[in-house]
Amino acid sequence: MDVPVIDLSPYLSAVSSGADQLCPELTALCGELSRSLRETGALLVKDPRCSVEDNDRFIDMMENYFSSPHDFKLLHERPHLHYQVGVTPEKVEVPRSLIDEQMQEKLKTMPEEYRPHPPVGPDLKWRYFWRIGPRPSNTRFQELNAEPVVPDGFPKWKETMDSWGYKMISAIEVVAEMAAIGFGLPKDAFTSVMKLGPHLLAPTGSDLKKYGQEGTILAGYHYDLNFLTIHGRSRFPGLNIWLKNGQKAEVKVPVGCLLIQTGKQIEWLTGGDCIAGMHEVVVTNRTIDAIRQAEEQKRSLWRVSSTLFAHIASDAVLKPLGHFAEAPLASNYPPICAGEYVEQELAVINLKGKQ
Ligand SMILES: O=C(O)CCC(=O)C(=O)O
Ligand SMILES: [Fe+2]
Repeated sequence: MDVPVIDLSPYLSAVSSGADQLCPELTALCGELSRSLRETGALLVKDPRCSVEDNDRFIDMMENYFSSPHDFKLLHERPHLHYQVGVTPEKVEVPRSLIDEQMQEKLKTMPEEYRPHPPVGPDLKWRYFWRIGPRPSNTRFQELNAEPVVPDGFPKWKETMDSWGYKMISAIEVVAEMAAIGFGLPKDAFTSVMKLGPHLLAPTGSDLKKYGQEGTILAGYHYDLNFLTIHGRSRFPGLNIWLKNGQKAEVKVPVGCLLIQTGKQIEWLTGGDCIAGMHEVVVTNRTIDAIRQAEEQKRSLWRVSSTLFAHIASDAVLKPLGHFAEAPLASNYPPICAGEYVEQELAVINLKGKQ
């Protein structure tokens, strides 16, 4: 699969040198970046500010956390806050394709070789949500902007989460700026509405000791409801993505790279030009190879993703921006407050309205 790797360094250098105008090479790079988001819903980037060591420190801590006793982890569950902070246990979040009839119909028309694994129930992954960035002092969407939960016995929790989270946000902001330029929008078209967004560091944890059989679905076929998603490299493969042309691709994230995926909010802001990338996480033969290797090296068998969901601010309005207001499918994306849209989606995937 051809998801290009884009090095953010030259753009970062140009910005830090205070250049007003981009050179033609950088303008072309922005074009390549936005084209990849449009055509594949994905992108690999290298950001010199995000090191492999940072990613490892974060994954090590999350492996420790997810391998803690079940009842300890349940102390960090906040169903009344729609699980938007703290832990979400396995078998809570429902993949959209399990309940969305339109999506199910579409799946039936897909050629067999590209068809996702049909979900049979809620996801087997756990998750931890940790807010990154300042919260708005005044918002209509209080629970989407709740205070974080810090588990006991992890003295470096806040520092480790914030350190990885802020790095991921910085990378996403550059991608968002370059994408805006590539799409022919003002360079702050996306970043200005991301300010004070309810960004979530959202590592998943899947117990491969319990769920390590080939074909097991850890996260069923779905799209992400946020703006852009960014992941560091996981120690266990298993993420499959679908390109805009319907083809399925197994993602291989090279060492030192970050994977970006398009979410539903960028689809809204581009009037459907750039659609939310569909994906699933399934145990494959490559996952099993990685399990064998981890067993030999006596490493954790928890598959941790170093995922961050970047959001548009809850009180900002989602609508096709600039020339995307004239896009052929723009009328499918009527103006809606980002917070209201998120709440609708959370209700569908079983994370909202639980007490
Ligand atoms: O676990 C992963 O690698 C990604 C999971 C995912 O798709 C999600 O968290 O939305
Ligand atoms: Fe996802």
